[in-house]
Amino acid sequence: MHRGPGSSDFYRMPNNANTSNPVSAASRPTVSVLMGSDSDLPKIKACLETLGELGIPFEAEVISAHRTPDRAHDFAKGAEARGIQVIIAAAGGAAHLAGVVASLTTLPVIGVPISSSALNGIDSLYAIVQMPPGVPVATVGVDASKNAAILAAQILATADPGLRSKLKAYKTRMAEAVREKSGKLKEGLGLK
Ligand code: RP5
Repeated sequence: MHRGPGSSDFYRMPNNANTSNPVSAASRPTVSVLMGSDSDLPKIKACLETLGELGIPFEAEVISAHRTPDRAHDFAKGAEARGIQVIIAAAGGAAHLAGVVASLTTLPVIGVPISSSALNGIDSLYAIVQMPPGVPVATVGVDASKNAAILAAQILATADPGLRSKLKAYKTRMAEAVREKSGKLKEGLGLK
């Protein structure tokens, strides 16, 4: 059965995704995370966890451009009206999900190529990144779902000073971690 764009089927939180998402299920999702199959979930967990850590309410769905084309269409057509501001779409192989969704909405779409086929993600990367002029998909690296979450946060942060501060703190922590690693490396090599 295919469901219409107003269907609550598109509001499910990933309560079985084993993430540390502290966002209440009652929060209205602003980011939608799509994956072509539930077999993509292990590669998407970092994305869900990062959105959760940043306090961004999200929803997660399995939608396939090829196996459930009507559902992909209904999702894309209804996302904006439901308050979604950024869509993340992950798929492997002939990975057309992000492109199909991007063709049906003006919301920003971030594509995550998944390494699930014999071609190890090169196929997914090319399928997602090589969009025709006029229909962009912001493509992150193969399996780089964490970056998709951070990019989604950066897009939302252009209109959300609180989120911008969280991202600045995140970058500061990241830089500190690198400095610490550099210190340990030098120590290990007897250079200080
Ligand atoms: C793609 O095919 C999915 O995104 C997944 O990466 C791959 C395999 O899907 P399953 O056969 O495991 O459902 O559409």
